[in-house]
Amino acid sequence: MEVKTSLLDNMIGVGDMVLLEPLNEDSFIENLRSRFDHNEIYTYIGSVVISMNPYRSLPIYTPQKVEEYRNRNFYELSPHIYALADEAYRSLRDQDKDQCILITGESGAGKTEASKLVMSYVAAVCGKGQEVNKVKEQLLQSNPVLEAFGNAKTMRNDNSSRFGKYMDIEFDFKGDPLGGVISNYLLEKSRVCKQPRGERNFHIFYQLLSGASDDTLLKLKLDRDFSKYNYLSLDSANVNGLDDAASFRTVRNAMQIVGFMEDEVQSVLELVAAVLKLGNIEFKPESRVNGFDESRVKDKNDLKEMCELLGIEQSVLERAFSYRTVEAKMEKMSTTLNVAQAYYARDALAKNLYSRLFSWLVTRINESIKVGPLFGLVMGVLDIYGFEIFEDNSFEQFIINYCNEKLQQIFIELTLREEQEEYIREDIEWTNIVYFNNAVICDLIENNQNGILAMLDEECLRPGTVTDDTFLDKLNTICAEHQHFESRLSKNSKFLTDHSLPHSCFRIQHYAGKVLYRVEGFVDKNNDLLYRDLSQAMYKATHSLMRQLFPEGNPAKVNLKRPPTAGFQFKASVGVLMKNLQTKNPNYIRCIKPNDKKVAHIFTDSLVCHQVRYLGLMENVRVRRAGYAFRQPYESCLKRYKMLCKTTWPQWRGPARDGVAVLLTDCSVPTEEFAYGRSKIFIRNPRTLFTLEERRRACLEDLATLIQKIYRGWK
Ligand code: AOV
Ligand code: MG
Repeated sequence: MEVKTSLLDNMIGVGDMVLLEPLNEDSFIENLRSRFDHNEIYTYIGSVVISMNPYRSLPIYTPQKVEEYRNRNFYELSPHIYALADEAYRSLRDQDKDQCILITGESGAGKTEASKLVMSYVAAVCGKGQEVNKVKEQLLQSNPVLEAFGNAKTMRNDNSSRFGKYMDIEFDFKGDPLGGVISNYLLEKSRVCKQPRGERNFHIFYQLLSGASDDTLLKLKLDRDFSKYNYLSLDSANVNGLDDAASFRTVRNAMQIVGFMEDEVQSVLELVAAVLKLGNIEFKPESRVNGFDESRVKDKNDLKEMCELLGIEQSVLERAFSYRTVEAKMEKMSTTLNVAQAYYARDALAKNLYSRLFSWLVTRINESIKVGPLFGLVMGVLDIYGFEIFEDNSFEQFIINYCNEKLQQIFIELTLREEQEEYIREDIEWTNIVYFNNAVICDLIENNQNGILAMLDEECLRPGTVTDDTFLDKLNTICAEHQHFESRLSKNSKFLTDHSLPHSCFRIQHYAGKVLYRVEGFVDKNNDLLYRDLSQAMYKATHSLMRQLFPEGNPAKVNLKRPPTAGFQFKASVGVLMKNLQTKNPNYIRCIKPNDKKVAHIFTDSLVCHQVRYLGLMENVRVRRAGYAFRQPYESCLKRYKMLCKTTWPQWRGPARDGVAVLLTDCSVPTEEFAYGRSKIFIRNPRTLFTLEERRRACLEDLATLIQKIYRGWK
């Protein structure tokens, strides 16, 4: 299908989908494709930016481009992520409105890159000066540090975020950055011990081994050869286009800029080395008289080196791999660990050590970048792990996809539901546009009574034999009932039970597709337990950071209460995040992946179409087209533009609504361009608003010239 050339100036295709004629799914995709083919990777739906991943570097992020977009109205130039960043920044600075940038899209669609582009744009246009520049550098340099420790190569993305990140950047009234706060969400820590085929462990392991000096490696008792480490997968150790050694230098440099002391960096690297050593500790069975096999460390060299690195007494750790203390009725007893349990304990320790180190890094970065109590203006940038469907999906994908459902929910709430509800509230004539609301999926996962997370928690806390299969039985009983109950109401159940389900699996119809989850490991990952003997052994280390990471190992602070489960914590923190986002003015970037091969120039229609559908982009355009781009209470509108009309200037006496009517007629705004709501004026086309803004600016300039003249006359 041929797409008409733009209504906007000299553009390839149509820059704003709202102006697309005819509007249907085919023309929508064709428009994206023709723009993509001409390196126009950004397209608007009103104020929403669609970003297509070009998979190659385009010359569109130069300092000249920054200058071009600076202080320009959103629709003045061709669509660009800089226009969104500029709009958000100016609303924050000039209208005192807290902003958030919500970036969504599936794994590999370009969210992390987009978040960095927004940050670097804002850094380029906001204040200058030594102190401000230092703050900016620290904020920007937190990225390479967190990416090294929290990103990894996956099948979908060579630099995939394995944690969720939300960063509040704080500004003073002039719009200069003061600092920031980063919140992190559940790192996919299972990756530390095991990676799916074709994927890697977190970047830092490879960076350290490739990039550290011989001297550093010697001190860390490490070998450059990846193959020496059980925890490092080998089938994709070297990734095309990734230079681990160079990245290591970047990370070291970034840590320094962010404010890490040299001994802190050393401590961090020692812990990274300790994880690798830990993975190499192996166990063998030792038969005992009563027939039980007790685990023993096989070759003690790695254990010894790990203990030396951390200042742990070897016998203490060795014992913690063979025995564990259990407490029953106030009595302590020692039970033995068999080989499988010892491996389990080792991996649990490695995962905990690494994920706590990651959280510590975030805390440490926050210490450097945070400002005192928050009074200033805030711009939040959200970059989470994108929606994932693998062949084998586990607890981690479940959590990641849940997080994506929540974000989609916010998008629906704010752009589709709220928008339509406002028209109804304001009595504006409106034909309802039907869209899919994923609230039902969020409910299936997070409902406090019969949501999947609640049931998982119930299983984890239940006494008696709990296995992944008992959890699945429960799901099948309760969610299937839930489904029946619901189907009577709306036929909208998202917990799919069919006979083709493989053993030990359940399936959810997510907004972005059906995902089959294997329950193996759900209970364990949700419990996230670490034998106390191990945390106590870690707490006995002379390595001060290590001690800090395992405070529960302090015998004086033994807490018999179970820590909250991983799912519970995640749900709570996502809840806080959603509340926070809702207090801010949202700016959306919807990232789309053009192909599954991670390559440039290929645009796969079916893949793009799938994303356009589940992201609800067609509905977004329809709501936008049928609606009004801009609205403002009558009082504010009158206050801002009254100078454009002799009757309303300097003071309008009478109802504000009538004043606005006089004003718009006087400014010759065509009647089809606006509608009167109960409390607000609705303006259809953003261009109408720009015209008003332009005239206002000219008026102000005239006024300033006049004042100067009078002033000079006085002198
Ligand atoms: P993601 O954040 O959405 O995936 P990324 O932002 O990491 O995806 O993008 C994946 C890769 O696509 C990057 O490493 C770049 O190679 C390329 N890319 C993305 N955006 C651009 C751009 N604007 N210009 C050039 N190349 C780009 V995940 O974190 O996996 O959900 O969880
Ligand atoms: Mg990412």
